[in-house]
Amino acid sequence: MTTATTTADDEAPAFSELRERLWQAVIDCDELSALSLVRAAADTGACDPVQVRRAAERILLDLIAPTQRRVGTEWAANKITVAQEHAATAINERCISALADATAHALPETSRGRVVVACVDGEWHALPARLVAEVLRLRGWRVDYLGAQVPTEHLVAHLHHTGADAVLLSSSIPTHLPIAHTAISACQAIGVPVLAGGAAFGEDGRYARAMRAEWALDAAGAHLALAQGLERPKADAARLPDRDLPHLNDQEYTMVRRVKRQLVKQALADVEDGFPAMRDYSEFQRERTVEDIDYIVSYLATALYVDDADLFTTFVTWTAGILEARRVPAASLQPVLVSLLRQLSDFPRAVSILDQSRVALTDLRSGQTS
Ligand code: B12
Repeated sequence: MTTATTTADDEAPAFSELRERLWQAVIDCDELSALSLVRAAADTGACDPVQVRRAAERILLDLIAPTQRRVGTEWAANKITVAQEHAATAINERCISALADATAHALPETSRGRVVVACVDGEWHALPARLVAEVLRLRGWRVDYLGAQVPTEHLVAHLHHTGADAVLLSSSIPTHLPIAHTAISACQAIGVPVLAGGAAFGEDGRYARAMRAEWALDAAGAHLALAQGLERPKADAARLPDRDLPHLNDQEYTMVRRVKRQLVKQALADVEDGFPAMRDYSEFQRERTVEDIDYIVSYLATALYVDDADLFTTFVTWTAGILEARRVPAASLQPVLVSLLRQLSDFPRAVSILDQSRVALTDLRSGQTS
């Protein structure tokens, strides 16, 4: 007699449907439904540990990761609140823990090596690093997961103490790149290879490479790089940032960082002059405006650090989108850029970056109106 055979995969609803259901659960702050959905997806009925691990990895990377990314797009489009975004992240973190518990029995018995996964100092986006850590565990690595914003000196002390084979540094926000550079060279200086990853390092990893770190796009890439073996840093790896980034010698980055408060204060005054209506802003609105200008100056400083106008232009056009979604005209960014141009007229690289961002902003607006 022949029976129709069904695999666990055929029985499971399509992943796109699962994604939609997880999305609904996290956005309704429905933690219990999200957890039971993830547990059910992990429970494929497979006894083979390899299959259990594969299913778990797929849940991490094809279910939870895209749900988190969608949180970002919907927040940017002003379709969900900051509170929903926080709740969604908390629920997804809990789902990852539940999955780790449910699959602990299937982890490989022998370890491929010991690695440390940490976010650079100041970086709050721990979830991307956590996904990488869990995938590496499933693939047989012993992982010390240190979580968000790890101060460099404590990271280095941990590496010393444990003798880890490599450190994986995660960063999502480009303004953390200067501090990431310090962490990279500090780890390499004690002979530990560094693999960097996360959105901050650029889609192609260009900033990681400029800072002489290895780079991988994602968790699978991280596993591959580790399995192939990372090169041990040479004895002379201790260095100042300008050895990797010689343009820092022009001091533009250092100066902009040093006078940042003044730049922000003056830009605020200039914007107020241009928009007298701003004088009637509430304390709360003023604080948000100061925050926005502060953020703009931080991105400008970072673009100077890595010498890449694209980094700033991408940020300015992204901010324009965020503002427009909240019915604030993107044109309100121009007076800030003009003020910074005037204040930094003696800094050729800053002027060029600001000019390019103004053009991009104008192109964006004419693209929207044409
Ligand atoms: C949740 C979230 C938060 C949470 C983070 C909580 C937590 N526990 O993680 C909180 C609320 C704290 C937060 C704060 C902020 N956030 Co936020 N956040 C997000 C959000 C929605 C999801 C992050 C996430 O988990 N992504 C999911 C994973 C899957 O992302 P991933 O990068 O693709 O990860 C993969 C790879 O990058 C890679 N990878 C990652 N790390 C590593 C490391 C190594 C070694 C390797 C090899 C690979 C690797 O593998 C991962 C798995 O495949 C993103 C949106 C987004 N698209 O990511 C915004 C986002 C990153 N945040 C953003 C912003 C602006 C902020 C704030 C500045 C907001 C503010 N004004 O306060 C602060 C900054 C705080 C700080 N100092 O770091 C922006 C950044 C935009 C930009 N141009 O810089 C984003 C993109 C939102 C948006 N749509 O615009 N945020």
